[in-house]
Amino acid sequence: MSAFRFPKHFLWGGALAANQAEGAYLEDGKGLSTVDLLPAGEARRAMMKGEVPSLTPLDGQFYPSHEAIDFYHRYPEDIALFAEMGFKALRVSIAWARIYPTGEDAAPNEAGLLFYDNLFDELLAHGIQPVVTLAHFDVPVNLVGKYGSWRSRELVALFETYAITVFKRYMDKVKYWLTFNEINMLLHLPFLGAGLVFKEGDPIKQIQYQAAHHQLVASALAVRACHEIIPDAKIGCMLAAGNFYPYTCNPEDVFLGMEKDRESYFFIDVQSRGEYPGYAKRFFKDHGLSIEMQPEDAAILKQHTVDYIGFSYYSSRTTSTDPEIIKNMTSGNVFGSVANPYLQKSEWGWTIDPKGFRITANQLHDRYQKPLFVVENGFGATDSILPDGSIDDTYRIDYLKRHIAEMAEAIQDGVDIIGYTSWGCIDIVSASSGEMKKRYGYVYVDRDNEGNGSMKRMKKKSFDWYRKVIASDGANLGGE
Ligand code: BGP
Repeated sequence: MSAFRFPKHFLWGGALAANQAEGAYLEDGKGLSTVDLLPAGEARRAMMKGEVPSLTPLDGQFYPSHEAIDFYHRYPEDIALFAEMGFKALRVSIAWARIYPTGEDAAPNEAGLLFYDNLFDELLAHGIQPVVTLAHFDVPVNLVGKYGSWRSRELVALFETYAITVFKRYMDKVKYWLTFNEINMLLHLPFLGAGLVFKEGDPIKQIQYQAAHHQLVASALAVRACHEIIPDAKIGCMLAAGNFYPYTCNPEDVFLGMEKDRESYFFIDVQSRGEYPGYAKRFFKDHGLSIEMQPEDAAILKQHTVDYIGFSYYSSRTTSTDPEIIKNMTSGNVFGSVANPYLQKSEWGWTIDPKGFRITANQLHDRYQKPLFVVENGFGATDSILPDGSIDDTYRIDYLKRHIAEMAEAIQDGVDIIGYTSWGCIDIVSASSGEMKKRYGYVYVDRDNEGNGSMKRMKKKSFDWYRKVIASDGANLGGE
């Protein structure tokens, strides 16, 4: 038993996203979402970056979001399993195109609204708080074709209308909200993050930062609406976090590490501190970017900052100015990183660094002085079913245990952390690869990369382990 007990009100739980779990991609009036255009396999990565050949699904391709794990129909069974583990919170997202199928319909889609009513009721009946992301990598496809998605200012008002609709509808049910999932993803996978499609010769950086400005204003307007409509709710931002280490103490490496961190902090500096930082203004100038802003934007950003900082943490990152060193790259939640010789990697090349979690949490605390909410953390791995039907995912337990232990240290360092929802608490489709094989869950789902399988749910070894973690307020990480 570890000595540290997390506070009683700590929000233990798990996290999912609509497009990776729900399936039912056109059911009950839902419109097509950007993620519904992402096939599994080779073509996926280029599309996520913005090379999108067609705004309709193509014959002969497999699209994992279309059925996903059928959470849309099976959520009562899944929620019962989460309740059995003792979840206090479940992070889900609303698919914008379920509520406004084209993104600009005159009235919301009642069947879509009803689905989330039922989902939230089911959670609340089990004593589980919904933590709801307004946009988790999905934009109604109509808005991509018509306006170029977030490159257009039009999206700001449309998103605000959507946010107001769901705040009003769920004001009695949802008290924790997040605006844009991993908002900094826009710089790395712009179609995934913001529905941006590029043509040859497009000024990519200019378009990305203009789209970022639109999302930042839309986020602030959502904060304003949330505070007005649900005064007892909290609304946060969401950063794909994980600090950059300089490869050496060469000041050039250290400076580059700082710049790399600022690429991500930039978003949260605006959402939490309410204004563009000086380094961003310099970056725009040095790169010849000019961001169009409306006269009222500065005041909107300043007045409607977030209540808490939501973040995902999977790994730290490493950077170097040495051309020889940067030949040895690895992946890590999509952000390129130099391989860190002190650390192991997952099967997918994601660096495993529990201490980095403590470092990242401390830095976010030092920088923003607001509560933090760990809304994603977890270990993507291949699982196999043993002849006796059990699934021994000791490697996942090991990853989670070491990360939760470092989170406990961060809290003892004085960092205010309000909750921990581990990613993919039931196996879902991988965002970056589209695979089912990359599993994060405590609950196994019988479904493979090609869409075969019965969808049957099975408990893994980690299921019981996590149940004990929660039951002991985080004191029992050993599974005794
Ligand atoms: C984050 C996303 C999630 C998610 C997770 C794991 O970037 O917010 O949607 O899937 O990472 O990544 P992957 O599914 O690619 O393993």
